[in-house]
Amino acid sequence: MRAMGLLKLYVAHESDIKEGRVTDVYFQRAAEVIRKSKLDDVSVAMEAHSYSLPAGYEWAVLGGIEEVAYILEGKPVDVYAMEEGTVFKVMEPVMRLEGKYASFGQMESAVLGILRHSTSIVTKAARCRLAAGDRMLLFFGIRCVHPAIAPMVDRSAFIGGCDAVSGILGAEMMNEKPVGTMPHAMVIAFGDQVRAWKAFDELMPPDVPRIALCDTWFDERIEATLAAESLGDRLLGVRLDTPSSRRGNMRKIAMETRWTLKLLGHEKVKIFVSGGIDESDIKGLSDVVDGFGIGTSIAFPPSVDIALDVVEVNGQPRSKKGKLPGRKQVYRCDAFHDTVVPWTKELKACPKCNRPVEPLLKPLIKQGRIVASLPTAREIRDKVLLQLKRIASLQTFETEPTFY
Ligand code: PCP
Repeated sequence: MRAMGLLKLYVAHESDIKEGRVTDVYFQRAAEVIRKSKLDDVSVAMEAHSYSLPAGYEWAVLGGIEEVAYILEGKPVDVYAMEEGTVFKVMEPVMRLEGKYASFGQMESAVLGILRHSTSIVTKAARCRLAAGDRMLLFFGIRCVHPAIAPMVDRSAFIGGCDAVSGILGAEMMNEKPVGTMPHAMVIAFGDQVRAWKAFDELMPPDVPRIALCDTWFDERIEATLAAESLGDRLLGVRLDTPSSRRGNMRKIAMETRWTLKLLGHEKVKIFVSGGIDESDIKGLSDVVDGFGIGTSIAFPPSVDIALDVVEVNGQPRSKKGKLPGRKQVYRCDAFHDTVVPWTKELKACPKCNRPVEPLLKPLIKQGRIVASLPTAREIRDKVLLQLKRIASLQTFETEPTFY
C-alpha cells in the first residue's frame, strides 16, 4: 500500500520512496524469486557509474548524494560515494552499495533516479557557469518542472554554479534567498511600464534589487532608457526577455541598449537577458551583458546516464560483460589525472605525474547510519566552483581515467 494522505497529484510520498515502492516491477519480482529460492543471504557490491557521457561532455558533476543517503538510511547497507559536487569522468564508480542484495535491490530505481536527475542538472548548470565566467547566472527554471520536485531542481542548479534561484521553497530549503525580477503580467496589468516599475520600486523592500523588465511593448533601448530615467540610481538593471519572434540578433540588441544607456549617463545599469538561453548563447553574450536568467536549458538538460551494476558477489569479483568486475577506488591528483584501482590497492602518487593523490570514494553509510557529514548546498557549490576554476586553468584535460 502506498502512503495515504496525499492530494490528488501524481507524486510519490517520501515513505513510498524509502520503502521501495517507487521501483520497477522486475526488482520486486526478483526480490520474491530470490527470497523463495533461499538466496536472501547473497551479498553483493554494486557500483554506480556512467559508461558514456552526453555528446560533447568531458566530465559530469555528481548530484543527489544527500537524497540517496536519506533514502538508504536505516537499511542494512554500507555505502561509499564521491562527495556531492565532485567532477567525475566516464567509467568511474561514483557510489558503491554493499550488503545483502535482498535488503536493498529494490531501491535501485529510486537511487538511480535521484543520482541521474540531479547529476544531469548539476552538470548542465556547471557547464553554463563555465560559459558565463563571472557573469551573474540566475536559475528561473522551476516553471519547467513538476512543482513536487522544484526544490530538488533548484538545489541542483544552485550547486552546479548558479548564483541564485527564483524558487521560494527551493531557496528556503537551502537557506538561501530567492531572487527574481518582475513578470510581464505585472507590467501588462498596469498597462504602462513606467507606472509598473515605479510601483514596484515604491512597494518592495530596499533589499529587493530593482531590475526592470524592459521588453514588453517598446524597443528595448527605449524601455531601458525610460526605466533608468524613472528609477534613477535605484535601478540596478534591466532584463531583456525579447520574444524569439522579435529577437533577430540578441547580441546587437544588448549592445545597442548598453551603448544608449552609457551615452545618456546610465552606465551603471546592468543588463540581464533571459528566455531560451543555452550554453552557446551564454558564450556569445557574456561580453555584452551582466547576467543571465536561465530556465529550460538547465532544468531539461541532456541526461547523464548512470547505471548500477553488480561487481562482486559474496566477496568474489563478478559482473556482467561490458562492466569491470571488482570493487574499485578512484584516485585523483591536482591535475585531474584519475586512476581507477582495485579497492584494496592503495595509491600515494599519480602514476602520470607523481603528484599526491586523494581517494574520491569515501564512506557515506555504515550499516544504515549516515557517517559522512553532509555539506550545505552553498558548500557543495563552492567545491564545484573550485573544480571548474581548476579545470579551466588546465592546458589539457584527461577525459578518461587510467585503469591500474
Ligand atoms: C521567463 C521566465 C523564465 C525565464 C524567462 C527562463 O521570462 O522568467 O523563468 O526562460 P527559459 O526557460 O526560456 O530559459 P518571461 O518570459 O519574461 O516570463 P513572464 O512572461 O512570466 O515574465
